[in-house]
Amino acid sequence: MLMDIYTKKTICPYDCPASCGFTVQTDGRRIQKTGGDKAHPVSRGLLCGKMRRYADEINSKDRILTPLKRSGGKGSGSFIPISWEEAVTEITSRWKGLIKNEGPSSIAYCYYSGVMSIIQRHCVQALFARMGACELVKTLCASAKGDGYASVVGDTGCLDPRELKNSDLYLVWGSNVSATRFPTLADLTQARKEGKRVILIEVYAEPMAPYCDEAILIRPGTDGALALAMMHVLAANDLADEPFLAEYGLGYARFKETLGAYTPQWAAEITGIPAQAITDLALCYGKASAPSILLGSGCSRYGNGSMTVRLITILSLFTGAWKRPGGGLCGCTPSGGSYFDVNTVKRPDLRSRRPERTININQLSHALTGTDGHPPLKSLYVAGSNPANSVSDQKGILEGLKREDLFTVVHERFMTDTARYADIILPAAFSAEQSDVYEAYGYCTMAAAKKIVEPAGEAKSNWDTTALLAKAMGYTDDHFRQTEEELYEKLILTPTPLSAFLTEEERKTLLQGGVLSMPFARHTDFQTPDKRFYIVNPRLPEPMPHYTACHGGSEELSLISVPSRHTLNSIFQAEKEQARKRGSMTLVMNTTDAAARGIKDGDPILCKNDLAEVEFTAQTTDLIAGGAVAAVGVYRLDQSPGGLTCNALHHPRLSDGGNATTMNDNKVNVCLKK
Ligand SMILES: Nc1nc2c(c(=O)[nH]1)N[C@H]1C(S)=C(S)[C@@H](COP(=O)(O)OP(=O)(O)OC[C@H]3O[C@@H](n4cnc5c(=O)[nH]c(N)nc54)[C@H](O)[C@@H]3O)O[C@H]1N2
Ligand SMILES: Nc1nc2c(c(=O)[nH]1)N[C@H]1C(S)=C(S)[C@@H](COP(=O)(O)OP(=O)(O)OC[C@H]3O[C@@H](n4cnc5c(=O)[nH]c(N)nc54)[C@H](O)[C@@H]3O)O[C@H]1N2
Ligand SMILES: [Mo]
Repeated sequence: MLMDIYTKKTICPYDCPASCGFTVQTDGRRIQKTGGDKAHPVSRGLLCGKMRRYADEINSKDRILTPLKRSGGKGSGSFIPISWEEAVTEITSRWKGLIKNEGPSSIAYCYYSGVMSIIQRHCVQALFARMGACELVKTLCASAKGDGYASVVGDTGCLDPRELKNSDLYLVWGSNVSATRFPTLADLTQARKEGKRVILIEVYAEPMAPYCDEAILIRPGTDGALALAMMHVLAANDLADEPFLAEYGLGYARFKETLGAYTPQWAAEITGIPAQAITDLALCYGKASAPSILLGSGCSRYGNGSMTVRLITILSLFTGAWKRPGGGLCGCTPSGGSYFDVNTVKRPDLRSRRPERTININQLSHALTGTDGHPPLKSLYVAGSNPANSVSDQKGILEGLKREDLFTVVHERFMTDTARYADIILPAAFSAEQSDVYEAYGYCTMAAAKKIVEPAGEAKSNWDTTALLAKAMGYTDDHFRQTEEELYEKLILTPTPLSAFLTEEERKTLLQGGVLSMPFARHTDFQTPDKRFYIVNPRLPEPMPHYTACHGGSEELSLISVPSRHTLNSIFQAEKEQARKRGSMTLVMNTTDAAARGIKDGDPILCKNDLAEVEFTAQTTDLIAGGAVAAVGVYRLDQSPGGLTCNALHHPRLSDGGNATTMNDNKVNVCLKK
């Protein structure tokens, strides 16, 4: 029988700043095709290559459709199907035994950014809070950036990218807009058509250089020195907006006294950028009326990441740009807070006492191998994350996951590297198979999307799975008895200070599934305890901002790990067309560094440090800073000849502020593979 095909709107669930809208064609049973949503205020009909393949992904024959139980050795990938009832009984009886015999802190959960909608992303936390299990510090992405930004302007919202059209100069500062901020690329292209200048400050400039007027190559982890030297030049040339800094900021006079030392020559030694180029950049920036800095997260993933972002944030304020439309900083939190009350889902109050043990996700390897001063974890529950692929110290993580006495449960859509090590796998639903609310982290929008089709096979949403496990644990709290739809309505009807003014009509739009464009922040209404921004911040251990060096190491080259435009972290690897476009695991090298090692484009190479040795294919270019190498994309372990990926070369060290990843702050030696 032929069924009617109709179109529905929904929201991209993946971890990008835009939270794009898209359309799906469906017969009510299967998603058939995706397209852009012209009415969406941010994506305006654009849809990236990855999401054009969403239908292939959701209908993939590789999807996990029933619960599975391990039938071979850990990591062997041998599983047999079991029923949900068997799976839930086994999981909860193991957990009950562990809680009784070893205490709840023998159990941990791990979720990150597989799904970004509010209910499905965070619901797992409530179950483990109720259990009294370990708490997870979720700082795998941009927490050092958030920390550095907030140390200057608190909760003040930064520029929404839609405001960039009013800027008159763009510094794209460590951001591959063409891959990770796709809707903004059109705005930069338009700005250049209007004769405005776009300058790139990058370690690895190859992807973005074609979209910019000028590319400045910088040594990894040294951007703080560049920002300081730019402020030195601005102050020396009367281009600092001193009345603005005095009226709205705190500490300018004392900070100015320190700037004398930060000459362009001083910064040239550290950054590798010629002193004249630093002076020229600073003058160009200082003479613009409403310059914007479009800041990616790359430069924050270092031991000095928070300080770096603190200095760049101060630079963005230095010429008074924040008081003019389009001027200031873009790439941090534009809303300055949350439109939804996320604790409705996380429910930290379900914890009866403080967690006995807290695990930083970047140091999961330590918790799994018992090298953090605690006994090794006895059970790990993973949902919406793939730590075997995406977290530092990959060897340590795999060693931990191999432990016979670790009971691992993975709620997944595909047989990921983490799922391969599970004792039990539970089949997870896709975004179009569940209802949820969304807020973009890079734009001022809030949205909601209703389930379009039933989950394939026996797949269940994160919420339904959490509620089922809670019931089997014997938890009778009302929270776990709610349906997904009830939670969805509750989130829309519970205002936060930022969404309190929504009209009945607007809430109705959300209840039915839709998107709202929210007001941009008032950028000079500084949301700090003193109502002014902090050039000097007396509340910090280091009140005076200054240059600090990153962790580094004794090897010769600095390794950074950057996103691929064809995949999203480890998502879309299962999608054959995207995997084909992306190709094999490459390490990008500067042509001179490669030649010095006898390496040519396409050669097999070995990249090593004290943690691991990983095999890549070399790709050479002049558009990467000398002394730096870049690993592009997250790969499955079986796509790597040596069975390890770049994350095996990442130390689990944390950033200076924000307890965040320092995945770009590792040194390596590279040689030709004989
Ligand atoms: N296609 C695609 N889109 C994605 C993702 C993906 O994997 N693929 N990931 C999503 C996620 S989770 C996130 S957090 C965002 C990623 O957001 P970002 O981490 O901002 O990613 P990029 O846009 O690649 O920007 C980082 C850039 O910083 C540069 N960089 C590294 N170190 C330094 C440094 O010390 N100084 C300077 N100036 N530059 C440096 C890198 O070369 C890279 O180009 O994107 C999201 N969107
Ligand atoms: N080498 C390297 N490492 C990186 C990065 C990098 O660029 N390079 N990026 C870093 C950054 S910025 C981030 S944010 C992290 C991301 O780290 P993770 O959050 O671990 O992200 P992914 O590796 O994409 O894994 C997400 C998993 O969630 C699953 N998933 C998707 N939707 C759902 C759902 O609704 N329910 C359930 N149960 N599962 C679902 C997907 O199938 C996927 O396997 O990785 C970090 N690690
Ligand atoms: Mo991220």
